[in-house]
Amino acid sequence: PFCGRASLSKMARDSKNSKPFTVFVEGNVGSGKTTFLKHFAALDNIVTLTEPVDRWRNVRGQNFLDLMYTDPSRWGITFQTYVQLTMLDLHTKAVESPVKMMERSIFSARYCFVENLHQSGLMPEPDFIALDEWFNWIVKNHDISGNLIIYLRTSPEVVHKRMMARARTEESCVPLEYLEKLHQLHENWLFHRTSFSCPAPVVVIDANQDLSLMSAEFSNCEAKIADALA
Ligand code: DCP
Repeated sequence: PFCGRASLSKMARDSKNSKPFTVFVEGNVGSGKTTFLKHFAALDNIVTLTEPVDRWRNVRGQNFLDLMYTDPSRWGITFQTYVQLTMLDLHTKAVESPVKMMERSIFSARYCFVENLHQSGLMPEPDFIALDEWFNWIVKNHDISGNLIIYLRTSPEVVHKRMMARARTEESCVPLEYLEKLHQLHENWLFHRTSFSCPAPVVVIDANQDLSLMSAEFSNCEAKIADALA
């Protein structure tokens, strides 16, 4: 169940202003973010914005995701620049409903994926600097704030199995080691809180369980958000 650290009644107060109560759903590749969002998409008063992975696979006929996995040193900057743009688009999208739920955020792109490419020596320093300058400018000049982060916490072994089972072509060569690094970056940011600052309170969910067993967790989370808005 929930090991939430968030004060949901405070969030309820925050949601009374005109901006929707904004939730970022975070977690490693294959942690179940899409399934989680699907559950919420069926509810009233919530707009769910799924990650534009299909846009990344076809940018005017170019598969940026595939290029990034094939040659990260050459194409990592191209892919991550485009991810940053598409995430900014979601962050700034006006919605009618009181709750806006996003799959990932510009923060996990920078703090987990770009950080991983940089730390692994796969992103040249000038590429990293240019991307980071853009990120800092966005944070300073746009309202990309959130009210709550749901962290779908998994083990790298579990998500590796799921990733292999879903067999997305571009991910066929992604080794367990890559997911381990991404896991550690998510953990340090959202669980141990020893790296980058958290843009919102975090609720941690054990997402190692079979997704079919997680409906109770989903409902629990739904109740918490509903409470917050009451
Ligand atoms: N990706 C990336 N850099 C980012 C965001 C995503 O390299 N800034 C990659 C990792 C995956 C693909 O894009 O190969 C999609 O990853 P996500 O974890 O965002 O989405 P999933 O579909 O894997 O999520 P889930 O299985 O949890 O629904």
